[in-house]
Amino acid sequence: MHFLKNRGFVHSHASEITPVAAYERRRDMLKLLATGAAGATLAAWAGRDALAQVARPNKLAALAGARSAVAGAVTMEKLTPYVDVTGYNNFYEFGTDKSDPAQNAHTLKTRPWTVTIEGEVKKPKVFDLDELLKLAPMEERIYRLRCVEGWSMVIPWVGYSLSELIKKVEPTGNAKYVEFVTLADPKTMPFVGSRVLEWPYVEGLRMDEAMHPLSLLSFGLYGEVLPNQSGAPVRMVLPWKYGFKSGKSIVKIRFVEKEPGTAWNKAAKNEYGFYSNVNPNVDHPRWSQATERRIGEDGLFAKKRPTLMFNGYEAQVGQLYAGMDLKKNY
Ligand SMILES: Nc1nc2c(c(=O)[nH]1)N[C@H]1C(S)=C(S)[C@@H](COP(=O)(O)O)O[C@H]1N2
Ligand SMILES: [Mo]
Repeated sequence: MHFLKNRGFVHSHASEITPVAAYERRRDMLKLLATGAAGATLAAWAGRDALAQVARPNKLAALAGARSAVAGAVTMEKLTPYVDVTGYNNFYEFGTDKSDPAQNAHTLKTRPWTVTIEGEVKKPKVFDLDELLKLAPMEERIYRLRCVEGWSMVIPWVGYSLSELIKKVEPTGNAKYVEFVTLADPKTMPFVGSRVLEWPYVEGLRMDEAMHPLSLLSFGLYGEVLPNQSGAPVRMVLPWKYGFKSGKSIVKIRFVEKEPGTAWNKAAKNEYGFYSNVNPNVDHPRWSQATERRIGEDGLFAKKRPTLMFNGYEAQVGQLYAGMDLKKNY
């Protein structure tokens, strides 16, 4: 495979991008149809979309998902190109530069892979990846992802609500929080052992957040299995929270009674709280969170776009935080 260096991160050849462009064209068509402008052909197109699913970049194994019916799960914003989604990443186990994960994560071994469910559940279990892939119907979700650093993307994920898995393992009454433990393998992850963070990278949610239908257990993007740098073979995606809440390459999910420690909170308590909901009104101690730059769209000198409360998912998730002081619970 040939790569072109561009804007500091790895871009693949234009020929590999074409199917993604086709995908974006189909979405534009669907948007047009939604306005009623081409009503007569609506039925035909809807049928075709259901069959065709997501056009593939043709790099990895296909993983199709039916368009999600969950409220708020499909934004019609322009998709971030595949080359940017998979070339500009945070995955510190593979290095701290945005281009490091794409360059280094080929060493990650994603099969065999198991996810251990333990703690306050009636049915603890070690799931093999193949079991997890069949646990619930795959859906396509198009989410905004907002990194705490001030950039964002729009990504077509494939997966299903985490609640599907939670229901299967039957949490006990003591399960108040969910802790996600990700892989920390010094043999395949060159920066595990570096002192930027404590390893393994851990994250957590309150039980009601974990049960929210938008909380996605993801296995793919752009109609294919996740590339390693995106957190293969399974990761969380929480669209209303800063990106770091969405742990990559998960190996264990623990149901616990007390609020679990989280990687970034342990590293800098006053900068990264447990909740970490996207909030343009609460600045990071060292920078504003009021605006963001859309990767692949907004150039370095473009005017930044405003960041939305809960990253634009307030209608869906606002109720989870009713009565909470979001300045204190940052
Ligand atoms: N295991 C692990 N998960 C992680 C990270 C990480 O360094 N290690 N980085 C987080 C951060 S800061 C962000 S913004 C998102 C980035 O996801 P993306 O690279 O798929 O856009 O992953 C999150 N999940
Ligand atoms: Mo991030």
